[in-house]
Amino acid sequence: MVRKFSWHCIVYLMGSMVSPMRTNLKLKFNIEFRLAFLVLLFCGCSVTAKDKLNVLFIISDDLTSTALSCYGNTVCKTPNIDSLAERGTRFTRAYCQGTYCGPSRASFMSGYYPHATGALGYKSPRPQIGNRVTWSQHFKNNGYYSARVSKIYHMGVPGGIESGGHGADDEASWTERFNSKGPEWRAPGDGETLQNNPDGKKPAVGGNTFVVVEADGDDLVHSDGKTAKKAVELIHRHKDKPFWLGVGFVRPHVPFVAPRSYYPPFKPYSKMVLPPKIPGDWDDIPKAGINYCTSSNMKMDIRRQKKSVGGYYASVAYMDAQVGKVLTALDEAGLRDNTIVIFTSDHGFHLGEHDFWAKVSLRDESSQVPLIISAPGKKPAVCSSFVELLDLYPTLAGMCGLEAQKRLQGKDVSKMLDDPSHSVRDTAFCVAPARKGFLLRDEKWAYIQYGEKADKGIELFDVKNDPKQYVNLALKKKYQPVVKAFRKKMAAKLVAVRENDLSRRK
Ligand SMILES: [Ca+2]
Repeated sequence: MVRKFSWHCIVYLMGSMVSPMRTNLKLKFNIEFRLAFLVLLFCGCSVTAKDKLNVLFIISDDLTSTALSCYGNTVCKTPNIDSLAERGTRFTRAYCQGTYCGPSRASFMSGYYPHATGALGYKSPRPQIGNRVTWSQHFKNNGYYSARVSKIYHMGVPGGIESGGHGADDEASWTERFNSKGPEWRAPGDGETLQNNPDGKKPAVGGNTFVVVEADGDDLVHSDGKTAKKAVELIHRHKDKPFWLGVGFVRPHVPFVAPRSYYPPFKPYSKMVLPPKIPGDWDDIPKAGINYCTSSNMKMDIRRQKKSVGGYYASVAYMDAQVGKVLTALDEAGLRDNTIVIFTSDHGFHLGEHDFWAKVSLRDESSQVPLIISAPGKKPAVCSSFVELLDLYPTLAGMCGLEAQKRLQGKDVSKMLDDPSHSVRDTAFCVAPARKGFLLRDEKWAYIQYGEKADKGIELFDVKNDPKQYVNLALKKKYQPVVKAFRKKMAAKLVAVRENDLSRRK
């Protein structure tokens, strides 16, 4: 509204200035006055735009950064996400706070670590945080239109998408909210259940299962196509007032369902290359470190493993195309210069590394997330400083001029967008509540313990020399000082995350 009014004024003033040539002193003064007013108006406009930057938060589900071409994948091409990376800051050491949907999403939306709220499962954090404002709610309370399309807080995939419900949502976070119902594994097409189906007799099934469907029809058959369409509509509808828009895509979360047109680059599936299989890879890690999904317990032979990778990539390519539609809408609405765009995922995903599949694990493939922040006026960069998803709330609130809240457990990382060497922490912290796993990750080490007192085992990887984390050094005598130091640091971190205004309230 303000912007429209300002442009009308400018057109009027410019028009008056070039109209009838009058040269007396009074007119000269009048023109000077009008020029001064114009300058003020332009300043006013830029302050308005700066103060009222929009936030477009795009989040994929179960997306590992290793599947993106801007993070180095040469098979799975993601041109739209890459284009955002080319104009924004791409973070190479961003970590989620929980390695599955529920706790990760509750954490970055509420501003607390999972163990601060105890929101460790698939529920809304609202009962724990009371009337404290969530990330989007903070913007809503400051005059923003705040909306989500599809999955921002936890929603069951595929079940919750099939039913089209709100899932573990928090209504108070939004001015409006929209769900994107989709057929998921029931989508017509060629479907195959890869998991626990060694004799191939099962048809495509529902639930949290590795299923690939090469689907008939176009993008709009599925949830993410509908999500992009709704997001495009909302961007155009709300282009004249500030918005915080959350766009939640559910791919590449299982089932791997995408229109047929996204599959050719990955077929025949036999050409997909699996990560190396190292004999004895699990021999030096505790039982708790073996992921809940493995090639053997999912009964997936090499053919099925390769098809899982190809099916996942097709889902990523489909999701990337939907991201492209949303970014195009932003440009068409003329909002690129006053919108901060964030692209990320709630956690990563294993695609056969260590014969692990899916999430939950605390290895980099699962705990590290893709993160791109593109903000007006900032130069493109790659930043390798540690960032946590928990940092998004205070960072974006600060960048948009909203009041800082001491209670937030994340840090403002906005200086990294001006200087990629800027750092706010020397370690990232992440948890896998289902297996009482805790990760501290610094530049040289990945330290993982199972159990609050490490009673279920420890892993220590030298990520400088062993980036794929094959050799657990935790039991080697030489590394006991490192383990000891990390145990101490972890114990302090577990105390610190619980020391907050929620605990002091009790
Ligand atoms: Ca997820």
